[in-house]
Formats: sequence, C-alpha cells, structure tokens
Amino acid sequence: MSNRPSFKDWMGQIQQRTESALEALLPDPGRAPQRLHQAMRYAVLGGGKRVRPLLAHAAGELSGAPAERVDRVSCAVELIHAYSLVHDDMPCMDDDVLRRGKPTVHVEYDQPTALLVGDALQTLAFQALTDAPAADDAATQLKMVGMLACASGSRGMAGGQAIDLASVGVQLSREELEFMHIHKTGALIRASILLGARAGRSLDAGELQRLDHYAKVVGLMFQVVDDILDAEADTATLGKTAGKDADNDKPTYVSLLGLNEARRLADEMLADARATLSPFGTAAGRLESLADYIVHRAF
Ligand code: GRG
Repeated sequence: MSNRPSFKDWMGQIQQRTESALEALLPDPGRAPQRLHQAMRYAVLGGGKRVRPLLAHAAGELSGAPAERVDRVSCAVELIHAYSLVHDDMPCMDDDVLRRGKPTVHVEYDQPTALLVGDALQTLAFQALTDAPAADDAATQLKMVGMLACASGSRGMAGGQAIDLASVGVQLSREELEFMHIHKTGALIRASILLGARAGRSLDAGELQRLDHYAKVVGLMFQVVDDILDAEADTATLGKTAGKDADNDKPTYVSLLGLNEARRLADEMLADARATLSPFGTAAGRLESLADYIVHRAF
C-alpha cells in the first residue's frame, strides 16, 4: 500500500511549507522600516491559492528535486506574483479595493507604501534565488535569475500588463488576446514549472520540450479559466453582460468566444496538458492533478 499523500493532502502540505518559507524570507516586521516590512508581510502572507509554488513543487517532483531546494524557487515566483498583484490593484492600474478578501495594500496602508511593497517584494524574489541555503552552483543560480527576470519583465509579465492596460475598450483578435495572456499570466506560471524542474536532475531535450509545452498550455489555461470564473461571478451577482470585465471593459476569452466555447477551450487545453505529460508516467502525477485542479475549480 502506498503512503503517498492524496492530492488534497499534498496541496495542503505544500501550501503550509510555502507559508513558512515565505515567512522566514520576509523581513522582520519589528525592524525598521517597520511600516514597509509590515506591509510586505500583509501583501504576501495568509492568503492565495499558491498555484505557482504548487506547480514548482510538482515539477520538482518530476525531476526528483528535494523539496527544500524547490522552496526558494517557489518563494521567488510567489513573491513576484504578490508584487504584481499589489501594483495591479493600485488606482493607476486596476484600482481594486479588495484582494484575497481583505483591503488591498494601498487601501490598508497608502499608495507610496504599496509602490514600495511591490518594489521590495520583487527584489526579495531575486535574493531568494541567490541566498539559497542549499546552494546550487553559481551557473545554475545565474540561469535561474535570468529565467525569472525574463518571465517578469517587459518581455514577460510586465509587458503583458502593458498590453492589457492599452487594450481597454479595444476589440482584440484571439491571437492578440493570447499574446497578451501568454505574457501577463502565462510567463510566470511557465517559469514556476521550469524553475521547479531545474531544482532537480537535468532533463533531456525531449523531456524539457514536453514540460515546456505543458507549462505554456497551463499558463494560458489558467487565464481562460480565470475569465470564465469572472464572467460567471459577474452574471450571478451583478447581472452584467457575461465576459465584459466588471470594472473596465477589458477583452476576455468569454467576451471573445462566449462562455460555452471558452469552457470547451479550457477542456481542450486540459486534454493537451494531460497528453503531453503521459510519457513521464507516474512522475508527472502531481502536475497532472494540478492541471485538473486549475480547470475544475471553475465548473
Ligand atoms: C503590475 C507588472 C504588473 C503586472 C500585473 C498578473 C498581473 C500582472 C495582474 C493580475 C491581474 C489579474 C487578476 C489577472 C488574472 C489572473 C490572475 C493572475 C489572477 C490572480 O492569480 P491567482 O488566482 O491569485 O493565483 P491568488 O490570490 O490565489 O494568489
């Protein structure tokens, strides 16, 4: 009989160890500048599904990485994610007052603090990769820093956000929408998976190509599902037109394809992700379950 934890238990364990690892990395809130340090902890701790850390650990399992070596990777991607949410919520961007069921950072603190929280979380992410307790060789660390920088910058997440901001009220084609999301949401999700795998044995070229295909599909699928969830929440609670972003009329997969077609697309992507993993066998079990979780949390 296997003593491998169920997917649900495994998720809980990874979420818990991520919380502890983040807690240990974040600056002491009692040390100056206290308000900034407190606000950083407010932004990061005690919330979120931790999807990116889960993907990093699942990819680490695939490559046989010890969980302690995946921790700093999973913290790094989660810190970048947290920074992006803090900045995205600010009045100059999406202007949101609630995040993870509590006031956003600029509401709880103030705008300059929110700006600095994002800045400081971003740099802490890179520090996490280089201050590794179970130190990798310098070449691996450098490669990881480069991968995370590329996924977060103007050719990754920040670039996708710029396209998103410029597309309010604009009719995008499916290719343009896909391009935006591959960058805005997909790049960091992809990096979480590839960095997690890098914490273990080197994958051969074929394995790496398959994992990268999975990572790209899941990155985009996450956004399709997010659009579906938003549309369902809008129609259920506000009676708004399905698919129009509740706040600023941004294009979404639902506004472009309709709800049923967007659901069909998510299912198709899930099938693609599963098929891509199948040659890995049981080593990819957690990655497969996570793809499933990402789609089925929606409907
Ligand atoms: C400000 C440079 C910069 C970038 C912001 C990712 C992003 C770019 C903004 C987030 C906007 C948003 C709500 C996008 C939809 C998809 C998404 C990333 C949702 C939030 O991620 P989850 O569901 O959140 O993983 P939790 O709270 O679970 O961590």
